[in-house]
Amino acid sequence: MKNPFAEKTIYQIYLRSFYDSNQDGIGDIPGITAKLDYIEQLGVDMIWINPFYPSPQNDNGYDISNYTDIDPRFGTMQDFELLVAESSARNIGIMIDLVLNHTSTEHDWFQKALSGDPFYRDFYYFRQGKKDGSPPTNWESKFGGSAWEKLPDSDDYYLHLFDVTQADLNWENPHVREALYDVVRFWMEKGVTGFRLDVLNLISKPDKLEDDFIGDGRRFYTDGPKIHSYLKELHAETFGQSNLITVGEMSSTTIQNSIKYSNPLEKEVSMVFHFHHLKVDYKNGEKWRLDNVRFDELKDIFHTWQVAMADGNGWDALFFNNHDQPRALGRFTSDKKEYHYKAATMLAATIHLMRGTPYIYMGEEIGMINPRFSSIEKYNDIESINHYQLLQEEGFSEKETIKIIQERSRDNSRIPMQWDSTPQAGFTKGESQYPISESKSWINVKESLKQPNSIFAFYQKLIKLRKAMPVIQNGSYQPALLNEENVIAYVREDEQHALLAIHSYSPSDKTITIPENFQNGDILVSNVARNQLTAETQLEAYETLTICITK
Ligand code: TEU
Ligand code: CA
Repeated sequence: MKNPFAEKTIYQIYLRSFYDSNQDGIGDIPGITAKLDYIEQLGVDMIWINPFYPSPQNDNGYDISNYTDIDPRFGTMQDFELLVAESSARNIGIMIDLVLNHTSTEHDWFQKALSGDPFYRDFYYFRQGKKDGSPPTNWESKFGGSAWEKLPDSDDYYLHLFDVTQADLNWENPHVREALYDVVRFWMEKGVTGFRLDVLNLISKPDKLEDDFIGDGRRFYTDGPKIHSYLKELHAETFGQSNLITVGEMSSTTIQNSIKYSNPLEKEVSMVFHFHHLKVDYKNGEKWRLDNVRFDELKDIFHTWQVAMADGNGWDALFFNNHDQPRALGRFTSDKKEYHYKAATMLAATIHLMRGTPYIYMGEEIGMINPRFSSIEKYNDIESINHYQLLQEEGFSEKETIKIIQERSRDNSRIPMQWDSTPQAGFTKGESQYPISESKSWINVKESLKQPNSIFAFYQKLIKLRKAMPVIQNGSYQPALLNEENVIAYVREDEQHALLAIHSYSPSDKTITIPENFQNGDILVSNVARNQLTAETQLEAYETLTICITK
């Protein structure tokens, strides 16, 4: 079945770090409008903007205190309307980020609940502690510590799967669902054409909340009991009536559920973000324990998901980077200068030639790298700061703790966009509120746009190719060259073309045998000086090579 978003590419903007238009050192909405030429030049179809609603910013806007307004630090509603108009004039859609699983504890609803209003009390999960006064269940917050916070002067606790200032909403309550659908409709009327829905598969909690003796509680509420019926209702009540693009962020989900979420016949969401491929350097599933990348696992996850999602008519959001992840460049490859172009473009090709909708996280298109700050003062993310404490309590030295934070912190990708090599990286004419990376001296937009063979130009080419070639959009997917170590390869095929895409993650040269049927094909994508194919091909370090046969 032809998928309407198959030819599109989406660009993610972490608003506060993208471009500051008014010199207060914080990126803002007019800052996006000011850079639309750049975004248009890249060739993307839609911009996903991280949350910009009024918020105490304890979790950088994922703690919303008012769903239908703009936080003054990011601009005004007029600024937002102008952005929608200016981008739609360029055929670029706006996807906003809605957090429907929880609100800030500063939200009116929570405040009214606290003051004892029973109507709003039922908007959240308030529960009595156990007899001994301990929390209602032993569930853990994803940011560390208990998932329950006790109210002062009461036996009651409220549930927060994330920060203590992010209270989980009670989707069981029809008034909650109706209030949230109103929010979605409000933004649709503003001309928004896409929604990224935060931790969407956590909204359905079980009827009975009980201790988890084998885990942190997630098995009870991940892809929870009523999730599919809630999503069908959300779809029917809001975006289902128009042709919007919706992507659900599905934490720790399964393939079977992801197919159901994204198969168009199910009428839930257009596509899913899932994260298994970004846990292949966790130790025993733990983010805050370092391990080497298990490359075979990475390869296996990509192949398994691509094949199964195609079989089940599901649809993937394709990505390596976002605001929650350290950059893939430097994580799955070297990020040294000598490999910079090849590693960045090889990672791009891996994702962009798969079946699904590719997402580019701001700065990825110029090969931005992790700053790996060495002092805790430079870190600002609540998750990193919590774990700085927790890891030391668990016995890690300060030095070991910093090493883990350097590798894992979400701040790695949240640093300001590097527009040029000046002291503020061209991000602001004032003084940046967030630390600027030294790498701006050699990795920046100005430099990229000067060079004909830049990483940026390679991304432009991938975006254009997807639009031009139905085989990239909707072709079948078969794993290939499975026995070649450090290589991810696959065949995409339709009635007109067959593509063999080969991506080498090896830091040194590597000889492979090109399958016979592809030996006479054309080179469609390459990141090295290669213009001829031979049966035995010596791939360079981090080479990507796609061969095309026209039938
Ligand atoms: O992320 C959900 C989520 O599961 C990640 O936070 C993930 O658990 C974490 O990064 C891995 O350690 C979404 C948003 O993308 C994130 O920025 C928010 O902090 C979170 O929800 C809470 O709203
Ligand atoms: Ca600003």
